[in-house]
Amino acid sequence: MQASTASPPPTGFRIFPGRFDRREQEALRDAVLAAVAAAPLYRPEMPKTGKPFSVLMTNCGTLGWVSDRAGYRYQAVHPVTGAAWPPIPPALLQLWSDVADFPEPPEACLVNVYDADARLGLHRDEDEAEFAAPVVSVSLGDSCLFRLGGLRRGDPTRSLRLASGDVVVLGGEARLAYHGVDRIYPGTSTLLPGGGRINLTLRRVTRAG
Ligand code: MD3
Ligand code: FE
Repeated sequence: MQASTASPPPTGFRIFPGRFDRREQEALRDAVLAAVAAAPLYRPEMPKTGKPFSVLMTNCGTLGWVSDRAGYRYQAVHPVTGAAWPPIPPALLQLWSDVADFPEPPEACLVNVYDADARLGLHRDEDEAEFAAPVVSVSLGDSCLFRLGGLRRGDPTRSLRLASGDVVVLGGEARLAYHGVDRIYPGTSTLLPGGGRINLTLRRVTRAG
């Protein structure tokens, strides 16, 4: 038996398989592609080293997460165009109010775009000032192998396949858990023209109230 299957998931981890049906996924896809037309995908770089991410990113909302040699941060404008981020699509604001159990709306929607070879290394989301709010994730397009660990980098991890239309809520203890995306399964969805995977994460950035 593997240690990764023996430990319970951290509290506050909730998964809603197939939360969005195909028609809803198509509408979300179209909303995201419209946002990308206004706020083009760009390739973030690791702080200090400048090593490029394999994942392309953009954001919607009043604040967006960016990474470059200067570090990780949230900012109100696109790092390349200097324009304000486009608004978060209403269907995603509705999702947040349905599942987040948090009184204030999300400020950021990070859009991660994976091609067949893209990965996201094990990390924690800790650039926000409000950890009482969950992170809410929506998967679109090809399936991926997602890995969820514990509060310390060396803690046992579990692996989970996420498919198009799945929603994951990371609240409670899970909010600060290590996690990453180990691989994409190409050709597992017809949602995105040209294939690949899009992940949307809704986040509260500043302290509410
Ligand atoms: C578990 N994105 O953008 S979403 C990220 O699929 C990120 O693109 C991954 O990790 C993706 O930071 C995973 C699911 C997710 C998001 C936030 C979490 C899982 C999380 C925060 C804490 C624990
Ligand atoms: Fe993350």
